[in-house]
Amino acid sequence: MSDVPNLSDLLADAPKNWGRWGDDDEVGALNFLTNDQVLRGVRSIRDGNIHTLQRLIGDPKGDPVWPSRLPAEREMVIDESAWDSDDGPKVPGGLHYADDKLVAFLQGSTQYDALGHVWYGGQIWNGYDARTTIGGLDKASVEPIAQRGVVGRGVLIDMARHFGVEAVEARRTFNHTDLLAAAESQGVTLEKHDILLIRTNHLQLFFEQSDTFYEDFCEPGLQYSPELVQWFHEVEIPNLVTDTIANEVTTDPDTGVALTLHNALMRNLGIALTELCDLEDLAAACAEDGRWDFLYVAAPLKIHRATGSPVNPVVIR
Ligand code: UVW
Repeated sequence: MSDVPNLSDLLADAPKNWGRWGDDDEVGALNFLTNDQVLRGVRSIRDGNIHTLQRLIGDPKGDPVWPSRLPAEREMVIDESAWDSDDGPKVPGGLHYADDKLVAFLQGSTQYDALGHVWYGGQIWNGYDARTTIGGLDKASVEPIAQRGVVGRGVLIDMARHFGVEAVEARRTFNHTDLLAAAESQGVTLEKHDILLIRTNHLQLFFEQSDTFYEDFCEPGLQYSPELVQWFHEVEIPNLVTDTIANEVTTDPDTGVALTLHNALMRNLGIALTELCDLEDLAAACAEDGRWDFLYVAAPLKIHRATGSPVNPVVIR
């Protein structure tokens, strides 16, 4: 473990977008999604078919979550049994209603990370002091992302299909050249300012191996390299969206560092991260007609000082 480099050393020369959109910026690379980019996304609509990308909260088959978190719990607060009881609620006129509540990690299912969700070296996105996270994020919370919304041209890169597997296996890594090769074989071009969606279908293994999935947990995904970070920087990707719990290989097999790209892409470049999407229906539709680009729309919830928010992104093809 002592050989594992510190993120401050590993990313010492990595590019940063701090200050690029002003000293008070809290939404980072989402600034690339200008009105022109919204209209470019709208122009990629061909048939008007809609796909929603949120995983089902409370799925009877189970909710995959990052190991230190718990799946959301929905509880009934009032149902017909309450109205039946003598000391239950009373409403004039005989109205009955049902109420329930959700006890949930904000990062417990399909979610947007706030830019201030991860950091190293005492500074979060845009150079804000990490102490601004104490008691809730005073800077770079999910609130400003929720306030602006996310709309643009999205492109789905299907890495499971590219590798010829049903579900990409634990630990498997890939990089930007693999993404470009997959895009080429799909017949789609990744353009500047595209919202990048990556399918691995890895979480199929969560449902198939529920007893062993978390043993030696290491999801597959993008692996850090200076070249990969430079590629994201040059293509000016505003938002990375995946169907895995953590958007990237959990622990880098070469360095031993966990979640390097959360820092290189989100903390340093301000790229919004969206995790735990269900991309299965969308991927099937794209494969059927060979069109892999679309309008992508997402509005995380407006939660004051939150580190992230549940979301149900919508794709219109
Ligand atoms: C962590 O950063 C720990 O989690 P997530 O993958 O939800 O961003």
